[in-house]
Amino acid sequence: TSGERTAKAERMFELMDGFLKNDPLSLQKDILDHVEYTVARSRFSFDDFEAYQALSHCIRDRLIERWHDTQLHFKRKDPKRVYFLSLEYLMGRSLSNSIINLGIRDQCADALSQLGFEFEVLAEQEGDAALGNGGLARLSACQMDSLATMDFPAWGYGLRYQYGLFRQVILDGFQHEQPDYWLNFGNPWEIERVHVTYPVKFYGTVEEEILNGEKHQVWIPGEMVEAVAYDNPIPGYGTRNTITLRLWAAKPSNQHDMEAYNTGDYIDAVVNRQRAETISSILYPDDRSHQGKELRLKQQYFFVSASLQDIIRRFKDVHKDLNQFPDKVALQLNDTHPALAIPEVMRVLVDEEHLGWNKAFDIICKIFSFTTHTVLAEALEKIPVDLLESLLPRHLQIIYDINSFFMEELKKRIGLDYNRLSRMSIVEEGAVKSIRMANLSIFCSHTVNGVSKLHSELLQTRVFKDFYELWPEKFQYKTNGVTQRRWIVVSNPNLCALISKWLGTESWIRDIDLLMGLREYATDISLHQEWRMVRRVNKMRLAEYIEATSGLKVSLDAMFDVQMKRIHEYKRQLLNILGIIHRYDCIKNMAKDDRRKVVPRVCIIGGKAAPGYEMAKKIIKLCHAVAEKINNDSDVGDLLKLVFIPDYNVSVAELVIPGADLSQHISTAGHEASGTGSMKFLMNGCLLLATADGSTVEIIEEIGEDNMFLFGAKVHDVPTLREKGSTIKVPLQFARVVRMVRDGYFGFQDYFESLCNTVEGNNDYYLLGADFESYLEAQAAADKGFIDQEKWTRMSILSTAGSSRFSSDRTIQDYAEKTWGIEPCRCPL
Ligand code: 9GP
Repeated sequence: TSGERTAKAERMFELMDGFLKNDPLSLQKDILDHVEYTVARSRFSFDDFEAYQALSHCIRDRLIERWHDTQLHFKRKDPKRVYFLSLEYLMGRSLSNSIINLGIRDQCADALSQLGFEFEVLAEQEGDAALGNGGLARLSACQMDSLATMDFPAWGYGLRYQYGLFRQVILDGFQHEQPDYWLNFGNPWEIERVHVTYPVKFYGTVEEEILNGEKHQVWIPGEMVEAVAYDNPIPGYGTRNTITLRLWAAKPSNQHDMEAYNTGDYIDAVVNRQRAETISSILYPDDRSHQGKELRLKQQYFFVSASLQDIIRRFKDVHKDLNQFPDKVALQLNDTHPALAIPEVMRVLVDEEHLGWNKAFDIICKIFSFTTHTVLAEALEKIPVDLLESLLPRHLQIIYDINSFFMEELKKRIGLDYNRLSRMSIVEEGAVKSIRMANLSIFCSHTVNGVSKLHSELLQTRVFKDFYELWPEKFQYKTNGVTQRRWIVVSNPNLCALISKWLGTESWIRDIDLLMGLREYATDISLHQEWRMVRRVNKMRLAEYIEATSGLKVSLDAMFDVQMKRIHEYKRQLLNILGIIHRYDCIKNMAKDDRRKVVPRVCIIGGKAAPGYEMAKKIIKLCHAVAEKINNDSDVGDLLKLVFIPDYNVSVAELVIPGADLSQHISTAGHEASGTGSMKFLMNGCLLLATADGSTVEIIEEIGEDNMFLFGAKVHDVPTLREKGSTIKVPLQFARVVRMVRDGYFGFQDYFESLCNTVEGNNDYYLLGADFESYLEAQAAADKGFIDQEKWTRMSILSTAGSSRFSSDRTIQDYAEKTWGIEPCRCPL
C-alpha cells in the first residue's frame, strides 16, 4: 500500500543520514574507506595510483548524489530535452575537472596532504579518455560541460570504445601507432547500467505484411547484439545539476544465436558472440574519411539505435501521444555520423508505431538539427548502397522513399533542372552508388549549423549552395567555443587566481562576459608584473616537460612558439617547418655580432597523423629531421630550438597551452571550419599568429588586428591564386628552403621528395609558396613585438579579456535559444 511505501521511504532516508560531507576530515574518511573496500588495499599501505583510485571513487560518490537528484528533477519537471548524438568525445581526465565543478578542490587538497599525498601528483595518475579524434570530439566535451553548468536538460549519447585514439610513439622520427586500451585499470568515472540494455539488429530481409487491410513493410533482422549503457555523470560548475553522457558498449545478445546452440554448433556460436563486441571496440583514427567500411556503419547504427530506443522509452514513460514528441525532444546530429537516426526514427514511427508516412515525416522535420564541422569534400560521408542494403535493408528503403519525396518537392521548386536535381539528390549515382548523408541531414533537419561565421558563409555560397538558395531560413551558425572551466581553471590555476583577484570575483567562471573587465587593467604595471610571473611559471612547467620527454633543455627567455593540432596538409605544419628552416638558414648566414639581435625561439610542434595519411606522416618525420640538425648545431645554441611533443592529447594540451607565448593557426584560408585550439590559447593570454580562417575572423573582430599577427591570402583570393598555379611568383627564400629539403640537407632525401613535390608549382594546392613572404613578415613582427615586453603583456591581457566570446557557454546558449528551443531546468539545492 502507499502507506507502507512511505514508511519504507522514510526509513531509507533515516538510514542515509543526509548527503556526503565535503570537509577535509569527511573526505579523508571516505578516501580511506575506498582504499580498504573498493581498491582492497590496506589503509596503512597504498601508493599514488591506489590513492588516485580511492579519491576518484570518493568524488564519484558525490557526483552520483547530484546526478540522481538532477535526473529526478528532470523527471518531475519533464522539460523539453536535448539529446546530443555524437560518435566522438575527447573528455581527457575527469578528476580535476570534477572537483573544481563540485567546488571542493581546496578541501580535497587539504584532505590528501594530511594523508601524505599531493593532489597534483594523484591527478597525474589518470589516463585520458580519448574517445575521439580532434576538434569535433573535444568540442563535444566542452559543450557537455557547458550544458551541465547552464542547467540545460541535456543528454549526451555516444560509443564506449574499448580502444580510444591510438597512442603516438615516435621511433627515429617516424610516427608509430600503439593501441590505447584505456580501460585496462578500470574507469571510476563510468557506471555500468546492467539494467539499461537494448537489442540492436542488423542484416536480414524486408517482407511485406498486411495489417488491418493495409500493406506494411516488416524488417526481419538476421543478427542481434545487445547495447549496454555506461553512464558518465557530467557535473556543472556552480550548480547541483549533473547530466549524463551515456556511452554504449556492444555485448553478445542471448537471443542472438539460440538456434546455433540448439543445433549443437557450440564453438561457432561462441565465436559469433565474441564478434558482437567488436562493434564498440575501436575508434576510427581518421578525421577525414571513413568511406565504405562496414564496421563503421555498424558502429553508427548501433549507437543510434540504442540511443533512440532509450530516448523513446523515456518519452513514453510519461507521454502516450507521439505527436507531442517534438515538444519534448530535440535531436542534435553532431556531423553526419549519427545521421542514420533519421531513417531509424522513421522506421520506428511508421513500422512499429504505425503512424502514417506524412505524420512521421512531419515529426522528423521538427526534431532534428544538424551541425557540420568541415568544408573538406572528402569528409562528407557517403555510404555505398550495397553496404547499406545488406546491413540495414529497411533503412535503405526508407531513405529511397525520403529521396523520392524530396525530388518531388524539388521539382515543384526548380522544375526539371536535372543537373541540379542530381547534385542535390540524397542518392548519388555513379561507379559506386551511394547515399549522401549530408544531403539527407540537411533535407530532414529544421536547422543546419556551421561552426563559425566564415564556415557558414562557405556552406551557403559553396558547399551547400543549392540547398541554401531554396531554404535560406534553415541555415544558421554557432561560433564554436571552449569551456573556461577546463581551459583556465583546471589547466592554469595561477592565471585563474590572478584573474579572480583583479576582477574581485570568481563569478567569471560561470559568467564569462565578466572576463572583459580585464580590459580596464590592460596597462596597469602591477598587473603586468603579476601576469608575467604567472606566465613564466607556466613556461617553467612546460620546459620541464620538454626536458623530460625529449631531453632538450630550453631557455625560458626564448619565445615559446607552439603549433599543436592534428597533422593535416591544410593546417600547414609544413609552412611552419619551412619557416623554421628559413630562420635557421638566416642565423647560420649571419655575422656573429648580428646573432645577438635574434629573438630566441623554442618552436614546439605536436599532433597525430591519421595512420593512413602518408603526407602527414612525412611532415612529422621532417620536423624530427630538422630538429636533429638545428638542436645539435652549436652556431645556433639557444637562438633556435625545435621540439616535437609526442602523443598530443587533452592532458598534454592542458600543460602546453598555458606555457605558450605565441601559437600558430595558419590553415589556408577557407579550410578550417572553425578551429578551437586558437580559443584555448587566446584564453590563456597567448598571442596568435594566424590566417583569416575559421574562427580567427571572429577573434580579429573581438581583439583587433593589431593584437595579433595576421598574414596570408584571404578566402576570396584563394581561387584566383590556385588558378594562377605555377605562374605565381614564389619568393626566393621559399624555393631555397624547399631545395634544402630536396637536396638532402636534413637527410632522407628520397623520402622527402614526394613531400617537396606537394608545394611546388601547380601542385601547391595549399598555397605555401604564395603565403610564404607574408608568413615571414608576420613572424618578424612577432619577434619585434616580443622585444617590447610591456606591449606584449598588454596584448596578452587583451587576448584573455577578448576570449569571452569564445566560451562554449555562449555557444550553448545560442543553440538552446535558436536551434533546440530548450530552457534551463535547475535542480534545487
Ligand atoms: O576541422 C574542424 C575544426 O575546424 C572545428 O573547430 C571542429 C569543431 O567544430 O571540427 C573539426 N572537424 C572535425 O574534427 C571533423 O570533421
